[in-house]
Amino acid sequence: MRSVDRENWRRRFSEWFREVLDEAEIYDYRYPIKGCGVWRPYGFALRRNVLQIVRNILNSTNHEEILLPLLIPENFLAKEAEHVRGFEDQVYWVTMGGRDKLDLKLALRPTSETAIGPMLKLWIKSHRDLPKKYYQIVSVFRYETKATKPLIRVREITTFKEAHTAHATLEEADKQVREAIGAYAKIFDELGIPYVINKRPEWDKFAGALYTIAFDTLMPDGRAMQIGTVHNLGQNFSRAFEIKYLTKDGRQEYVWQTCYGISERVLAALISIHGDDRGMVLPPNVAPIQTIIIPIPYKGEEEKILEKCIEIENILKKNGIRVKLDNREDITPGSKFYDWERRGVPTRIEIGPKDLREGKVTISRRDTLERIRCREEEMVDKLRELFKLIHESMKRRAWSWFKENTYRISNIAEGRRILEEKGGIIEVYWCGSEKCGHKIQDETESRMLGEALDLENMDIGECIICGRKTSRLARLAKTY
Ligand code: P5A
Ligand code: ZN
Repeated sequence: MRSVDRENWRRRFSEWFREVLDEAEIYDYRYPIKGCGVWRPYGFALRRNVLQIVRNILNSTNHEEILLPLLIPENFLAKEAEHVRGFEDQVYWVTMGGRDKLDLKLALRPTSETAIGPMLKLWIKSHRDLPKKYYQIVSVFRYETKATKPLIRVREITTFKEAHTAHATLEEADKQVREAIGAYAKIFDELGIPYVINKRPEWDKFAGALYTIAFDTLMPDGRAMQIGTVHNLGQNFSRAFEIKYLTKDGRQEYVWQTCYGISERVLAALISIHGDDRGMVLPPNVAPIQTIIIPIPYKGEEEKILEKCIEIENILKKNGIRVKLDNREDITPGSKFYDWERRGVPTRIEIGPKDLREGKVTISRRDTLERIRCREEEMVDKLRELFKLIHESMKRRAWSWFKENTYRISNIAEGRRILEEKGGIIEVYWCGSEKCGHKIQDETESRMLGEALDLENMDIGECIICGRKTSRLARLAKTY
């Protein structure tokens, strides 16, 4: 059996990522503005399928989709003091309209808390109007000063799914945070992306939030990437924007808000984590093409083989399978295999003279490169079964690598060495003080992802710096 080389792939991951975006025609990063790229048809189809999952999960939890303006007036962006302090260095400004200088500068939204603020003030009057759960999927703009990277750190975030909710009490906002965590976990599970869930340290929370919960995954090079965040905003924005409601007993009260977001980083993770040295490997539920049919022509039988391929294509289409027949004439089957492997198509059907004679088809799995033969009549069921198997096995493999690269550490030098040599995530006991937190970061030359929230039984240990007893476990990694 042919084997999959993942060692070499991890070593050259950064280069691999750029190549794959380009050769699989996902995203073209050569657009003449730094931090902006173009979704190409195949990438766009993948993005659409991922967003379909996102929409389904949000809609089924009673979120309503809306669309806010791209522009935010300067005085609104500035209403919440912490928020504006956190974002002001990253804002693009519109200052002209044609030849006229604008009286009031307009920001290209870096996120939309301050765009929805004045609207919630108009929409919410009484406790009967609560909760409100909205989301939009839009472009936002951030003038990132760290090195930009396609899909991972862009200046136009084209796939920003941001949810904004309002509630009557702090407890309900906390509950909404938990629901959002559940929804994100579901999205990542559907994509087979492994993650840890952490409460971000105080010094690294979202500007304007009470607290921030983040999802982090591990990229193939061993660095952690934040793929989603959930924030409890408390009453910070509702005070700034005067979003009040009438309580049951007739008082005016500020609403409690949450917000949570994901971006094309989810696509970056999806593309990267499942890949191998041949290119992408896509889970069947989001793959733009689930099965590629490739005729294996044989002298004198070309036409019959092609006819059979067309017949099979129609059967699969009728059964709702996303299928494509590669009947390009000037290309060898070998180069076609290469092309579609690069694009991560989960299964391939080959039809040659022997298959034709025996009424069979040969199916190959992209994830394991295994081949099976089955009777033509069984093909649809076989494929459906394979899609499930492939999904499960991709997810299992991704999680097992993720767990293998998570280390419980009691010696700080050891933690530093592991992160330096192999990457991954380390877990250490931490008393929770900012001083010890910074010291752990400095001595391991890594960044604290936060305090673990997803562990079943928390033992007691001693802070790796000061020795105080604690049940808090901090996670750290080199990050994107
Ligand atoms: C939550 C949604 C917010 O902006 N406001 C509305 C909140 N949170 S965040 O953490 O700042 O961003 C949410 C997620 O977006 C991704 N992200 C990016 N992706 C690509 N390029 C960028 N420049 C970029 N900046 C943020 C991260 O995954 C982040 O968790
Ligand atoms: Zn300590």
